[in-house]
Amino acid sequence: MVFLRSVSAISRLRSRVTKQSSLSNSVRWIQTQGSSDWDLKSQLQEIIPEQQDRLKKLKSQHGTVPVGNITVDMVLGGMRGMTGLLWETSLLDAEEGIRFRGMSIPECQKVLPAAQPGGEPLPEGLLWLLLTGKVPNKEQVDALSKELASRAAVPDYVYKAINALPLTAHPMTQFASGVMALQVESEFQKAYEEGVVHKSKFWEPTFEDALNLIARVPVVASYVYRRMFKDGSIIPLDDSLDYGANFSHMLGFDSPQMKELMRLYVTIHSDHEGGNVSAHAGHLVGSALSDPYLAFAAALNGLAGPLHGLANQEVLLWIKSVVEECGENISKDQLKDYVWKTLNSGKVVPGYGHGVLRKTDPRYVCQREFALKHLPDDPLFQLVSKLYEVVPPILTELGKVKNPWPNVDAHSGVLLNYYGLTEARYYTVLFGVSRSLGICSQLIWDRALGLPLERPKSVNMDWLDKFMSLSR
Ligand code: CMX
Repeated sequence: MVFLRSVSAISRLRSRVTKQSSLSNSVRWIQTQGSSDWDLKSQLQEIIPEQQDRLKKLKSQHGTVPVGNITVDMVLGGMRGMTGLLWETSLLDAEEGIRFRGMSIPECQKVLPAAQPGGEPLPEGLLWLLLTGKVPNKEQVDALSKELASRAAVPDYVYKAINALPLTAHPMTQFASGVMALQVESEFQKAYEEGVVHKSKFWEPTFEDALNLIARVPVVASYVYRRMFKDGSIIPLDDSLDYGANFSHMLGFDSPQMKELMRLYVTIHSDHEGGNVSAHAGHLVGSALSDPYLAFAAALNGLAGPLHGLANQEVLLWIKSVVEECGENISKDQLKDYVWKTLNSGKVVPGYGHGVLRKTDPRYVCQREFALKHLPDDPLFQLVSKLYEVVPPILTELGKVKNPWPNVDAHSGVLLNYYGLTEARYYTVLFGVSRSLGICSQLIWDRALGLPLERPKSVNMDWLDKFMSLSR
């Protein structure tokens, strides 16, 4: 047994563990490439018992070992830095960013199958990786593409539920309402009500719901887009296309580059470990054995907040307001003044800062690389690049911002805008579609591992005052 005395010792150890497990995992995942079994559910059937045993051992052998100390700052500060959740599909390191099952974004770009050689990863491959921890081959990914397309039929009442809302309703409100309407078909809810599934098999109807949901959200999302911005002319799904290309197609964007962007977009926004608002909301609601539709709708409602997923909308609107006021060829000094004006009016600079990351987000970096390759002369991309030089020193000067560097949302809007998807209020819906991959994958594992109802203890200020006086 290891005895850990100080908070800093625990956090040093925690950071070492994150890095070591990432490395050993990535080797393991790559070695499994080449499996010929293309059925995702049977792969899971094989893996789940091993992981159930692993969890049992962790509980019985190490259940009482502390993994951190809880301070008053953590209780008052939105639980920052508090380790309190199990999330298998991805792990975030403050310095190097996200790893999906141990693999960094550049590693995923290298080893996950693409639509063409050297292309961006297919989101289906990432979904396979998140669920199984293994890198799929192209056959497996193609089979999953087909399976998702075959599950994508959306009942008519879903469109009617969306149509009941005014066109002025925010796209995230329309999207989340559509997801709630999809819940009518939940296999998990039906099985639970009928009492026909033993709890050790809860993951199976959850798997069905999760795959149906992942398959259907691009259809619902593109319906919202076409309804709001393209006079309601709907483009049906093309089952010869992969997931990302199909989503782009149903939105009305058929250029090969936009399809590549959509594959990259869906892949990198899918998962960001468990504590962020959307992932945590989905996990929390799912822990009450609410089905994946109910859990994912909760996640979407969290994503719709401006400090989380809505920031991608806010970034583009903010950049457009800079251009409106100062023109596209704004100097760095003018830009500095604009940033200070934003801060002095009590607002945040959208797209900068993060609750965990302490470096530039690798999801920002890979979007920047995409822009350098495909749209280096775009004026808005150049403005985003200027902001990368101007904003961090100003946020550092404020003295209170823990991470002055850009996050994923600082870049996504200008890429979409370049390819003609200019309606910024819609951007968080794209983020939501992508998040279905991560949140639903973890929900399957939540049920497979039999994770319990989430119920942390809360206290009030009287309790804290009393606790402090007793501990003096
Ligand atoms: N602009 C201005 N002030 C900022 C800031 C920014 N970009 N980022 C942090 N701060 C401020 C906070 O508002 C806080 O101020 P107060 O003490 O006055 O309340 C202070 O700096 C300390 O905050 P922090 O510990 O550095 O950051 P948090 O973990 O509390 O918050 C986040 C993280 C993302 C909410 C925050 O950085 C922010 O508001 N960023 C802008 C919105 C954004 O881009 N959100 C998207 C994040 C990625 C995602 O989830 O999609």
